[in-house]
Amino acid sequence: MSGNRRRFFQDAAFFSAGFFGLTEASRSNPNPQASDPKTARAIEQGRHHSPYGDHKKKEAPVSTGPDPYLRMATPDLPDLPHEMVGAIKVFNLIAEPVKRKIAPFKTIDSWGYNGSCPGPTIQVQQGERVRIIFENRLPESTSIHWHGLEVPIEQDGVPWISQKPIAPGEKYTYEFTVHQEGTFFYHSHGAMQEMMGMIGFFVAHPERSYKPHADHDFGVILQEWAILPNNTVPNTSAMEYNWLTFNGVSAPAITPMIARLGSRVRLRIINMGMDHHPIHLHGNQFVLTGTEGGRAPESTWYPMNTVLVGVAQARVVEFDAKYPGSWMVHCHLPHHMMNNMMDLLRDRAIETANTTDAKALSQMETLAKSVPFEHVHHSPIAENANSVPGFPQDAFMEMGMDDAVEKPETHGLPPNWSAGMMGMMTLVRVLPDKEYDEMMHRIKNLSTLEQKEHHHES
Ligand SMILES: [Cu+2]
Repeated sequence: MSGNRRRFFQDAAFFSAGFFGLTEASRSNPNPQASDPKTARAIEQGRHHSPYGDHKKKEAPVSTGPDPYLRMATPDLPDLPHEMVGAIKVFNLIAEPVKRKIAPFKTIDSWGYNGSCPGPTIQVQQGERVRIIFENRLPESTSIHWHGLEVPIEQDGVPWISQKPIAPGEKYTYEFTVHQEGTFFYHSHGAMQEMMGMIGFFVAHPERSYKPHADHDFGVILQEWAILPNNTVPNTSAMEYNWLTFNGVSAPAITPMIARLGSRVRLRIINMGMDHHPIHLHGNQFVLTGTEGGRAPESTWYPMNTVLVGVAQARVVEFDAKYPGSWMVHCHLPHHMMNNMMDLLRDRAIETANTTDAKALSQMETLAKSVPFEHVHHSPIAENANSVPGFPQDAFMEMGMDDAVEKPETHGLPPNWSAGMMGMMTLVRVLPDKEYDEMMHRIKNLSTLEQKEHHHES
């Protein structure tokens, strides 16, 4: 079946679900990446089929409601579900300790929300009234601050200033109307709790669609962690960091973002840490279309390919995916493009002098046997490497772990792709129609499988 023909049937299937089904399905899709951009474009442009048909000559009622919107996808993080109580969007948010696997061999004791660190993504639309029923399951008091949102002072979430701290075991209800659009976040207003991971996206989609529309919308939370070797608890008073994550995962375990060739990609990045991160995109230019304050006027856009995301800031960039390939998105601070090798030392016998390549490799295999690391020097080294001052730097340390981090989104990457990816680093994979459609099927099949497994368990 040709790509066009297949897409026609996919679209037909979407549209046959009807106007209400289409909008609701897109809003509750547990894997937003799997939604088809063509459908998403139709949604964002309001070109969905009306239940009254599309006969323009008939007196079509003029829509006064908000435009349908494309949901943001947050790789490796869930969305926070909601229920409607009358016209109010109600969320249940629970602060609690979370075990987070940030790399195949490294699980940390962080704090987050609803079993996730960073917390699950909250998505609302400009104009909506939201109620967040918050519960504190931490061993100490906390509160939630709505970063960037213009809310009444009693909703601002600052202990002792705007409210009493929420004690362990207590519930507290926040409620406000979101009159802004943009990329916001929620976080604990305790500095140490922030560094334990207590942050999440709060995205307010615009009442009237952004122009031009985007076909893909991705969100990334930047975090940094100071964790001593063989420890699991982040040192929240540290000033230096050895683990750097996107959405709570370090490369190469970060799930690549998948975009269709010819589409427009929106990327929202927020930063909750102690450092500013210059986030660089390979092979493409983008424009800065928004900040933590909302959408920027088009007259302010100019081309760039590195955006500095300061602490407590949001930066929204957009680009046209014109070139097929796996394009890197990464922080450009050298130390943020690494993981901590110390964790791999553990019970290894260390020899420091006169070691040979073979001896060095055997040294590295203690822990590696429990993780499918590949200790082969794919990047060749010279015969006399050990006599050159400065050796080793990069190539010696490259360790592929393709199998350990395999998932549908990594399908088709070249062998040993994971060896060059560490720290704050991921890929935007721009795929031509055929490959894109195949990838979406692969992702969808896996999520269906997971849902079935989950159903059997419960
Ligand atoms: Cu950085």
